[in-house]
Amino acid sequence: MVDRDAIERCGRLLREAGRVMATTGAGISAESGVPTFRGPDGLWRRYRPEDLATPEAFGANPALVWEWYRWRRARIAEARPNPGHDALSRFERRWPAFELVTQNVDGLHHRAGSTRVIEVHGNIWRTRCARRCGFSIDESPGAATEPVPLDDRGLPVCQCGGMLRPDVTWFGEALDAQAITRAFALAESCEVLLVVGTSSLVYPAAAVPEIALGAGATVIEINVDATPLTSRADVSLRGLAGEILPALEGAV
Ligand code: BJW
Ligand code: ZN
Repeated sequence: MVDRDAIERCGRLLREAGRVMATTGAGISAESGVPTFRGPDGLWRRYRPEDLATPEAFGANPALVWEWYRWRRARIAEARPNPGHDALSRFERRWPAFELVTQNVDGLHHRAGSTRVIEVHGNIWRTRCARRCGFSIDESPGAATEPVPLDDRGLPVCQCGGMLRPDVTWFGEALDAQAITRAFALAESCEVLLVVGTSSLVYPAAAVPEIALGAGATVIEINVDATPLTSRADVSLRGLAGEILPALEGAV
């Protein structure tokens, strides 16, 4: 059930704002069938992050890590953007300065038509050299790229002789400096920040709403559950992103 009064209030706040931005997490893609990380159906219920999403895990068992990422790529390939992604893509037309900071690696914002997207945890379809020789390739479905060579275990190898890995940010790794710097700068200068479908637990991305609050912005959280941000947000809209974002769009 969408809280109509709260939506109307947010509609007014958004109408009056010039600099609006959003930050999204796995929850926005849940309605597209992409599993989240935490929560009852989350990936971390079935898999241990330290076995799959750290550089040490990749060093110890690259075959297991690649198996997991290939499975996730297959799930994401079947997914379609949902009304939440679609509404955010139209926000770019409503607010010319609108930008989107996403922790998601699934590329669904781009597929929905968003063009100003900052992917702070990388992109699951990009494969890059684990030794950082500079090699990187887009392996998204339909990308017109040559297949990469595989070793005798079926793992992709780089032209420099190193291993290739998904171009995502694992625990303990630094985020792309340009991406997170831009995200923080936007948070510092926005008037309204929408925080959509993230548990607000993983740093430094979770600092984006903290920076916006510290700079005096209005923070509107959209989530099916409470998070550590909920009590500090100016408005907390409890419900599905795929219902609340189109409702917000209608109220602006
Ligand atoms: C809905 C919904 C619907 C569901 N509608 N809502 C400070 C304190 C403590 C620890 C740290 C700290 N600073 C850094 C750390 C360490 C660590 C960290 O944050 N750990 C915490 C977990 C404690 N951070 C790091 O290691 C980061 N690196 C770093 O800090 O480097 C420092 C460094 C500097 C210089 C040199 C070297 C190092 C890197 C973090 C990388 C995170 N990587 C992952 C995997 C990405 C690749 C992949 O996808 O495979 O990123 S982990 C995973 O969590 C993924 C996500 O992007 C990220 C956030 O998850 P998200 O999006 O919030 O999803 P969920 O599942 O948690 O939540 C979903 C939400 O949606 C829920 O709230 C639901 O209720 C809601 N929802 N359906 C609306 N329909
Ligand atoms: Zn290389």
